[in-house]
Amino acid sequence: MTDQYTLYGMAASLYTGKVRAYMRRNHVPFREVKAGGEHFNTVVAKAVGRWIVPVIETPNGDYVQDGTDILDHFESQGFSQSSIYPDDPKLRVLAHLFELFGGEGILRAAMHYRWNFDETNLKFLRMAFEDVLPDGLTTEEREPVFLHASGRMRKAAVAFGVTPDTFETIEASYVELLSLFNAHLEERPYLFGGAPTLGDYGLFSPLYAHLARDPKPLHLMQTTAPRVFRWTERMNMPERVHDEAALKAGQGLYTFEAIPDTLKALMRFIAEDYLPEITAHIEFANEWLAEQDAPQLKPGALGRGIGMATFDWRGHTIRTAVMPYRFYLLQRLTDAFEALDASDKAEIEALFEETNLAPILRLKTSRRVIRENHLEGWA
Ligand SMILES: N[C@@H](CCC(=O)N[C@@H](CS)C(=O)NCC(=O)O)C(=O)O
Repeated sequence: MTDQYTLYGMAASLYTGKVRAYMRRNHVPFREVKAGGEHFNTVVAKAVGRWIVPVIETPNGDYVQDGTDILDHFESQGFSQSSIYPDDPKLRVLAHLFELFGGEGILRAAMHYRWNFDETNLKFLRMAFEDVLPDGLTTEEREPVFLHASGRMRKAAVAFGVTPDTFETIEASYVELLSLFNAHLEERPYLFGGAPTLGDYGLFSPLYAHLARDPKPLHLMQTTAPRVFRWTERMNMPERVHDEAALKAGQGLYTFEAIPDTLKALMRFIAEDYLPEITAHIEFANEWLAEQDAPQLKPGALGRGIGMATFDWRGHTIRTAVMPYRFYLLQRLTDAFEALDASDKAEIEALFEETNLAPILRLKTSRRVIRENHLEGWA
């Protein structure tokens, strides 16, 4: 037995980035192992029921899969130097909103800027994907395996709504998000003030591993939203940085009463950009659930997606994959809202109303999503 954790992942992986940043900041002793190795393919992937990263192996030899569950594992083990769950239950609702939107709502931009700029990105991506190729391949042997793996990711981009007719709108929407977040970070180092929360880790996933590493979007971020780039560095550091923004904000979070307008602007962005999608997915899932026989609903019986939902997004009619995992994160938001007392509920409702997000507080699937043995299923 060792006191070290192992993180199985990939430098270019969105959700691995989130876990690694948390582990660094909170000084979790760990080593990182590339996911393409033989041990991962033959032992770890089998143990978690599918080929997926990130996975951590605890010092006891247990595995935990899923970025959110891994962060919760560390929080429960007392690693967190300041909890990523804000003490104020109203701020906690907001943290879950950004956890959901960050982790699942910026995928069009993340996939577009990775896979549709081959001239600028491909050399970098070919190297990055070596992390998930089997050990010991020659350069010639690597190419077809890379083409296969990247081909799957290009298909996934389409399933997130990235098609030639949406390219321009994806870019405009992402540029707006960068500008709003950059403005928000002018006065504070993290989303809610002096320390990162669940919300920061959600946003960090796409904003770091794809959008602050792949050459095309890295240049865009550094040149148009330098504070967002600096935040990705700050999120990734084991040491505390006393830069301008950090000194201004102090160590604590701001209070719910002091929510700045720049945060409300980000919430309005979520209402325009993501609310139509998650609403369409909930409607699709509820119709789908009404047609299913119970035995099919066990964890593992589902793939990642249960079908494709159609909805209007910024003037386009698009179709995207409906993934139960998103409802798992949405439940964390609605559960946090429902746990509030009446007066806190009224304050959250008023804020969500003001920012056009009120309907998200009531979005629910007719059966809850659970995670069992590392897989999603229906309760
Ligand atoms: N909800 C999961 C998502 C993990 C995920 O989608 N990982 C990607 C890499 S960033 C992956 O393993 N994809 C491989 C595949 O789907 O075949 C988590 O947070 O861990």
